[in-house]
Amino acid sequence: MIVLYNPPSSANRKPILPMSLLAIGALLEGRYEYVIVDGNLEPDPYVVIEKLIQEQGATILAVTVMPGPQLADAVPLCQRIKKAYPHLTIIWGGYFPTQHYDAVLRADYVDYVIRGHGEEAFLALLDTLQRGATPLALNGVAYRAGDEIIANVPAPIPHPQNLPDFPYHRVDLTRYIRPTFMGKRTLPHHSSYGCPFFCNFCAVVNMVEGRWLAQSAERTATIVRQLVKTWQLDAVEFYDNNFFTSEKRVAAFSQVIMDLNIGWWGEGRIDTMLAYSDQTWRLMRDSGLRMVFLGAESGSDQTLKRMDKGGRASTQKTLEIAAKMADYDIVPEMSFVVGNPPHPEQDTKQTLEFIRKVKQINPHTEIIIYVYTPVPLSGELYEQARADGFAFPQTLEGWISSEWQDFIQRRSANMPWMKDPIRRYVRDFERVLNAYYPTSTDIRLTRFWRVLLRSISAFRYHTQFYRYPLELRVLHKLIHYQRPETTGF
Ligand code: B12
Ligand code: SF4
Repeated sequence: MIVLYNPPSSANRKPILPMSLLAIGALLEGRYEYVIVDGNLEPDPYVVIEKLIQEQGATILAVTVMPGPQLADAVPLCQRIKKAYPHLTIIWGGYFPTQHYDAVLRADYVDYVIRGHGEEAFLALLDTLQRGATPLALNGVAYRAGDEIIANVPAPIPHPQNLPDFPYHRVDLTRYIRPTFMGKRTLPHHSSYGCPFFCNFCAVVNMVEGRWLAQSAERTATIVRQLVKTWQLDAVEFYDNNFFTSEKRVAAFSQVIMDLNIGWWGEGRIDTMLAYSDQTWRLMRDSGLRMVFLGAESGSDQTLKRMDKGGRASTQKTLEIAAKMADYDIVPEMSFVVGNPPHPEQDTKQTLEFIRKVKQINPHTEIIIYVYTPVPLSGELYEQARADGFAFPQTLEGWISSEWQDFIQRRSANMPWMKDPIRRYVRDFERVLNAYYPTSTDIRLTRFWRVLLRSISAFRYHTQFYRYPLELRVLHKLIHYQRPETTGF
């Protein structure tokens, strides 16, 4: 038996459908006996896994690992379980091991890493292990050979159109349905892999190297229709890295789901969507598109260039799409990356100034601010960070130290190029911004509180005096509403 384990992905253990494991599991159906254990739903996942080893004879533990809380859980759990059951084979996959397989394999409690989209590579590894062979030449696999760490060439990305549907019967789907801005009963789906761009701060590039492969509009719509019918959903979120890459697919999808009367959400690029025809915008709106996550990234055209943002990204386009989406009544959710080398302070101030312009054009825009954190990719930003003394930890224990946990969740106060005063300036700005423009997407926030928040923060916002917003801290303790700076992927 194989245990597929999803470590808790947030401190409050909010259940989010573990699609990574459903994708892996889909190829095991009828071939291998397996079970999905979701750490977000179990008070003590170790006990559950131990029981599966002792009572069901599980021999393989496969873990999905994102940087952040999942990593912090996966390290001690795997360490402990390998000590107790040395013959258990432990395999890691997902975003973190794909990028940092060397640090993972320096730990003797992880046996193999699957890099990239791992459906077929994982199956090939299982088949090899079952034959009693060693996976020396398998694409997508990294392993230890004595003191050496070997990473084979990445496996080809499986085409989502050719993959089986997620085996939803393997999880208790009702636990993952939740209310959102889009609807009362929302579930996610993932309809494409990759992204055709090479932004040099983005971990997706390492996963797919510029490829984008998608389910057809019809297949995506069929899955959504089934989910809606079976689970009485009224909203769907697409977690694809770049759902809107193909206008043709988006327009066809919008047309086919028109009768479903649902709300939906996805992530896209500003330049791509700005080039869509008015007809496609109308189709998207009429089919229920309520909000789009857009990587606006910066208020500086120079920084956009340095990020290899590619395409036709520009600050002018960001302002244009903010206006366009106001016309279509679709909320833009814009993420910005501040503190970019080589002039992090100037870069940050320029972007915060720019955000004020965006808000003026479309006050409903949700603003999410990240601090630049390097990913191991070639490019001017990473090279500059390295020149400033930046280096990744060499071991998993290093990665789960509190300093690096903060780093990976983009909260670090200690990056060589992002010292505390400027980081604090960003946090204070966010607090004032999100009081003056309380999120338009929190369904619980009443008009009374909105007016109060806005009037108390007006002076600060207009005078740009963001420092020590103590009164807003108190107010934010009293009023609980969704503030983009406290959430995010
Ligand atoms: C949903 C999601 C979350 C959920 C958690 C989901 C969960 N598993 O519980 C929440 C909202 C909690 C979350 C939080 C965070 N996330 Co997140 N998240 C995503 C998102 C949008 C979708 C993931 C998904 O379900 N994909 C669908 C499945 C099918 O694809 P997949 O996960 O890539 O899985 C494939 C491969 O990775 C691989 N694989 C994955 N696991 C395994 C396991 C095994 C054994 C094998 C063999 C293969 C394998 O094969 C799978 C099938 O092809 C991705 C972006 C994206 N579109 O993928 C970001 C993403 C993974 N998150 C990211 C980040 C940074 C975070 C945070 C650190 C953000 C923060 N500021 O705090 C936190 C960390 C919390 C944590 N988990 O530790 C980054 C990772 C960047 C990086 N440097 O590695 C991503 C890529 C977003 C981005 N573009 O920056 N996230
Ligand atoms: S467009 Fe978005 S998903 Fe694609 S590489 Fe750039 S930041 Fe990453």
